[in-house]
Amino acid sequence: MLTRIDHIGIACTDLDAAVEFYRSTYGFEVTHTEVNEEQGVREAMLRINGTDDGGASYLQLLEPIRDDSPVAKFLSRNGEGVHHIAFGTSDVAAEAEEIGQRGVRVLDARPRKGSMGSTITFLHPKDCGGVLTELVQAAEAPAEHA
Ligand code: MC0
Repeated sequence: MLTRIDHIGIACTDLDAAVEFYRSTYGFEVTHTEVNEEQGVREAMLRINGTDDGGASYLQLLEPIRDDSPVAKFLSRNGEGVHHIAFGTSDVAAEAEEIGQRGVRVLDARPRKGSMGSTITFLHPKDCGGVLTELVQAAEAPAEHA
């Protein structure tokens, strides 16, 4: 079951400038930063609210660290903006399997490492109404909503 909007991923060319925009405009603060070498990004997570499954929703600001990364490709084509939406689940592998059986292409043969120790997989945007979609299982997976 998908139980929350885990995060919205936003592609940016200058992470520090984007962080400052969200801080000075909305008062959102960075709760976590990391580099994900495999995905080719430097990222900042801004926690927005808790969710009733025991998890939380974030904005995720993404700056590419390599020219051949998906975010660099997206930026060169579209400029800055919303890159993907991510839904939270307590079991990413089972969820991906179930969604794959409905005819949606799952982009990772097995789930990969995401932000803050999470486990993630992506669904092809062409099978999701033009929206690159990610499934996220938090490091400490919240219980499924009863
Ligand atoms: C590409 N397309 C998108 C898109 N990226 N549509 C909506 N949103 C996006 N973000 C569209 C293109 O415009 C194109 O459409 C078609 O998909 C193929 O794109 P392409 O770039 O030419 O093709 P590929 O196959 O090289 O790459 C697209 C694909 C790739 C989505 C498969 O970017 C991918 O595997 N993404 C998943 C990984 C990722 O994005 N990682 C970065 C975030 P047309 O109409 O021109 O054919 S990492 C992250 O977020 C982690 C750290 C986390 O959350 O914890």
